[in-house]
Amino acid sequence: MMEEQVRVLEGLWGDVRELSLGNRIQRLDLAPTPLQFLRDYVSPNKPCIISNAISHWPALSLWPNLSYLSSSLSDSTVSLHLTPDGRADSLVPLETPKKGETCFASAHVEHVPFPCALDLVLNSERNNVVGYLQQQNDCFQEEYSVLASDCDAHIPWATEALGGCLPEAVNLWIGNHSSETSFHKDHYENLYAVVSGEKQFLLLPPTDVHRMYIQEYPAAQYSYTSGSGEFRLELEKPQRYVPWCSVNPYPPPETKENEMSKFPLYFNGPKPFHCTVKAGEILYLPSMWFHHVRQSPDDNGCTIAINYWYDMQFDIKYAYFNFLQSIHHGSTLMNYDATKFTLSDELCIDADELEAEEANQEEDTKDE
Ligand SMILES: O=C(O)CCC(=O)C(=O)O
Repeated sequence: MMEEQVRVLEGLWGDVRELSLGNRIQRLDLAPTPLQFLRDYVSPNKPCIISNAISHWPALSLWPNLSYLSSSLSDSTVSLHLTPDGRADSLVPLETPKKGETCFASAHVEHVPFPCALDLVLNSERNNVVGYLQQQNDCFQEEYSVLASDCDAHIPWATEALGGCLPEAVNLWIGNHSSETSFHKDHYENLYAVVSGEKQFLLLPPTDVHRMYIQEYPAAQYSYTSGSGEFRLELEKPQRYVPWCSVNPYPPPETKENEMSKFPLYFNGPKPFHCTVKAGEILYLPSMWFHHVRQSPDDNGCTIAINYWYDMQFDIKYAYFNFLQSIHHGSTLMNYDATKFTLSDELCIDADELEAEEANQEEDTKDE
């Protein structure tokens, strides 16, 4: 029975790749028309990268000049997320009271003048604390409103394709090479524009939900004391549970074997789509897609991006995806021993091969 269930899921993962997604994220040289965007990407829930879609933004030349940002935002207070290692909203083992229990850890958030916050992002290593300037609550229009004329308030062809309403939130992200966002999904259509540096995304379609091993984790919060430079991680009170993806796609060598055997549907299944979004490009990240994000900074040491979250349609696709997620959630399928079962070689990738495979995908994309 178990093997049969996994075989059915494997069929689904293969079908969506063969019938719709292919084996790499498509790149467009120019902004699509609203009709093309709706027909070829939004309706089929299919990501793409669009080059030359924001060439007219003054931000592309202005923001990499950090003194421009610091002087424009000298009087602005912004939200700075602090963690010991750059991994906010991620799964971390607790020290106390339940040593070893995994919790969902949120960053310590401080509201500080932009120039101080930027200094912390740039000098994270020196201070043993990693700063990530972000706040997913429309922070661009709230905290960074003085920069409004440097870019568009919305992406016109996306706004039209998505029904004419302006984005629900526009967020700015300024991070360094340590900033990492763990696998999760959002109930938004996401237009993610990189202004400086590069972002690396790992993407999995909503059909692959069982490969993420979503489980409920107790919520915890970092608190940081600047005097001692120490972090404490404490469970929230009253206790709250957060459903989160269990898979870390880049496990450190000491836990790699263990992680690979705990999450075989991820590590032995079809490889995730990997893409690098460069300065000047937009990634269309469809609603409900699982994404994991890392970044490479520009010469100044930071990566700057801005994303537009549009409301998604709660339509029949949403209903199907939810239904799929509800099947066997938390059941024995999640503990399935996939070593007893082999996927076709074409679909399999070992975690060791992942980085090499990503490099190849990059080369292929360049050749297109
Ligand atoms: O850039 C990041 O670190 C995360 C972006 C993200 O998760 C999102 O836009 O939904």
